[in-house]
Amino acid sequence: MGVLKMQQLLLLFVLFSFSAAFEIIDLSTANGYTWNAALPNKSIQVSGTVPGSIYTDLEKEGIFTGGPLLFRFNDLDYRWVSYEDWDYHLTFDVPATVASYSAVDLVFYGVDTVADIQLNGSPLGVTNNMFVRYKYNVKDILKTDVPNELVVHFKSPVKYAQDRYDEQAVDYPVLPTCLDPAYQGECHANHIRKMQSSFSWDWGPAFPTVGLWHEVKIEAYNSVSIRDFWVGFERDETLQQWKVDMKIHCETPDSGVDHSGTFTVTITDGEQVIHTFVQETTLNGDVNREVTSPLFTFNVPFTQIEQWMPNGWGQQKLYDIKLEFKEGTETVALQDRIGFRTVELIEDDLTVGRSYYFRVNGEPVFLKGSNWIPSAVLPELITEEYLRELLTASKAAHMNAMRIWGGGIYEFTEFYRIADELGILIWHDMMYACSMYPANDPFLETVSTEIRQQIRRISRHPSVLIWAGNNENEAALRQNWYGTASNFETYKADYIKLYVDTIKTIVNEEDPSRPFTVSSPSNGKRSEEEGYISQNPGMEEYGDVHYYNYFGNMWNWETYLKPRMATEYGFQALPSVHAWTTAANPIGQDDDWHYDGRLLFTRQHHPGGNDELVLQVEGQLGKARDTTPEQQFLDMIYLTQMHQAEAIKIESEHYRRLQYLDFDGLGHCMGSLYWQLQDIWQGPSWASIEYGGHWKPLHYFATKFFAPLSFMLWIRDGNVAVYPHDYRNGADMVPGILFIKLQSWSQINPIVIERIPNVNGNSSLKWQKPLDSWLSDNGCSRQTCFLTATYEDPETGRLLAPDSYLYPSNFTAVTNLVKANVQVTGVGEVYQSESSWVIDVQLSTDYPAAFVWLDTITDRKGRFSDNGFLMPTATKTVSFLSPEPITNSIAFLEDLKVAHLAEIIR
Ligand code: BMA
Repeated sequence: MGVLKMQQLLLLFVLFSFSAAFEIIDLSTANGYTWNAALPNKSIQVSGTVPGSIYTDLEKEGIFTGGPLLFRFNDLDYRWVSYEDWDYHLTFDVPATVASYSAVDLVFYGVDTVADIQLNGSPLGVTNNMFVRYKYNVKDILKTDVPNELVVHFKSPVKYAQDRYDEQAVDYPVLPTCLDPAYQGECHANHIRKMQSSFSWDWGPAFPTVGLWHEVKIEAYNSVSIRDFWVGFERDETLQQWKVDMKIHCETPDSGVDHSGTFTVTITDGEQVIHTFVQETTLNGDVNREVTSPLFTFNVPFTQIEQWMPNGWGQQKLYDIKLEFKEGTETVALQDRIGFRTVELIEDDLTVGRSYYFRVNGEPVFLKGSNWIPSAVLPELITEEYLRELLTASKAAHMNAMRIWGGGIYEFTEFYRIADELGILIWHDMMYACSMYPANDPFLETVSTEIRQQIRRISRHPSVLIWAGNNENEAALRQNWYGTASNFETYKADYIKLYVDTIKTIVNEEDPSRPFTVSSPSNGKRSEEEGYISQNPGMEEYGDVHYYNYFGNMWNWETYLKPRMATEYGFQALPSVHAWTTAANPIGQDDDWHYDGRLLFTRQHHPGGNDELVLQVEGQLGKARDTTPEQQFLDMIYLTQMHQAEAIKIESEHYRRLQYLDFDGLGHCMGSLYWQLQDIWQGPSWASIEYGGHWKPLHYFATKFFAPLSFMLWIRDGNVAVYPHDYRNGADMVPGILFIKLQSWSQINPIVIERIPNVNGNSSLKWQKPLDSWLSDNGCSRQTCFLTATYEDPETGRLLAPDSYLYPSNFTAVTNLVKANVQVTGVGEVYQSESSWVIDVQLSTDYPAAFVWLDTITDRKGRFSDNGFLMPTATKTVSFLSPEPITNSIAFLEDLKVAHLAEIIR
């Protein structure tokens, strides 16, 4: 598959969206425009890339002598770039025809971040928000007879943020004063409207870049143009029809001039026209040359529409929509795709607290998914292909939801299109995270523009489920994370000004079709009732929770909260050997492959993280074997990854069971979004997909714990039981036979096989035993045996749900784990399935083996059908799915390696 840069795709789309009444010149480098970038004193001058940014431009020209940006300590060594100002400069010609239009604008779709812009020596304006589109009227400045000179002078974002902090601190400081030193980051990201994690985060480096991260265009036109539209749906069950509300956001070539014309909205399904709506309107031009149509409403019968549902809940049906405005002889148009669906957030009173869940088209939907951070630390490195790979991997793990976390970016439009297609519901934070924020007038002004523009751009996508004002700032303020307690009322007033009076107001105005929550976590309505800063924003009885605990027994479900919805929870693990190889010197050189080496220490941005990993690993799995520091490092990769996968499995299964359980009013959980989906570099992190796209064991585990149907073994009140569960209240339950096996670690044949036929119905106990007595009756103990549950088709023996297992004790207590001889015994012929090349891999073992991990020695793209699994049987076959052809199956066989727990621990 060719790597089409997203910007190019967007360009095609935008060009397509406007009719001939326009002339649009996209000044991107890809279109042959030669930008350059330089220090103001010209001591460094390189070719510039638009869209792009300075770090990539300097790297391309070989300015950095220490290797790639993400190699070893280069995030620190190349930090000087962010302390400098940089100029981007373009000399360009425009055809004479441009001058004939009544409006000629220079539009910057994304300026990162603080810049003053000049065209032919005339100042156009100053930018200060990466998330805002800036439009300048250049009709009288642009030249068609001689070349134009465009200069974008960027100020160091680090210095700008510091200046704003200092300025503000004269009155009172907007905290925190800085990040924890472990972050190796820059201070005061909260004072600049830039991707907050570009100043570093606990899972990523600081690369506070500058540049034009979206297109720059000359847009010349005579007539009204259509910029965006809002669409909202309601279901009228009585009349059996969809009520469609719509507003169309336009721009006018002139100020204060009315434009009368006809809007035509056409909804089609392929060639077939589903609905046409025509309305004559007068658009009242305003001074900003922006105008929104009146609210249009039309109805479409249910029978004509296939509704849009999230992954696992039905089809993701999308319809083409074309909006046209005809004024006189000029017609302009915009095209996109929409999906028919309603979303509601339900907060009903329960015996204790309130529910907190979403209905899509009236159906309660348990959110299962993860949290989304930016897919690269430099936005220009994000490709449409990679976004699709990540979201497809999410769908492969049966996810139906993703939370776009507030420290990143409002995503590329392509992201939302893919989410629409795949049925991934988006919990959308606004880009404010883990900080107090200023609430002075200039700040609120730019925030208002940002929110309005972004909601207008994004809200038409059916995948978007809810808007949220910020990440964790309610909790941060209430729990005094940054030392705000002594001045609580001031910070609270700022909080309300920013998130309630400004952001919430605008979001509700722009998109009344979706719920808005001020913060995540919050207690939902209850937070509002408590003046938006709840006494405890993380209550189990209300709203959503973020839960992290690195010190408890995290393999015991009883350690966890019983929330209505878990929107963040997670554990770190090290990146794989493949990822680390791209960050480190070769093994043996320096201490890059030592667990206590400087490289791992510097990349561990979560304070104390490496010690916490040792604590958890040694508490659950055991100590890595006593070998060389390099081998121990490799062992810790394995052990931290397996711990992460198992702990998140146990926690996710707990939330899953809680959907239908009631613990004195707690429970009724309706969502689990683990932290975090992807990585931004090669370092210890919470991600299930590491930098480069490899799946960590956690992602393989997610394919099982999020599967539609599951038979979980669990221990409650001394009993071991099987808990059948499907998220759709029985809709995915199929009849089958349940097998429960009790097995010793020291023999491959089960001791007991229980066969439970005719299993049916959801969430009621199907089988239960008093654990300890049942174990001892069978010559077992918690330290010597384990259980498995499989659910099979009675006719074919095919598994109808992922296999399930229960380890009654942690592995440090197991007394009879045998160093099984797990071997790859062969591979099959390569065959093609959908877009993958597939090769089957046969495995054998002489004893049960835990956490069996297959990998290739070379860094191949692709994944296995199952990995990190328990192997309780003598043989097992898994497949490797490769996006590239596998030409030689013998070479593939020789490239395979397999590991399992007993080999690695002492
Ligand atoms: C939460 C998130 C992120 C962070 C993660 C792991 O606080 O919102 O800010 O990266 O936990 O610490």
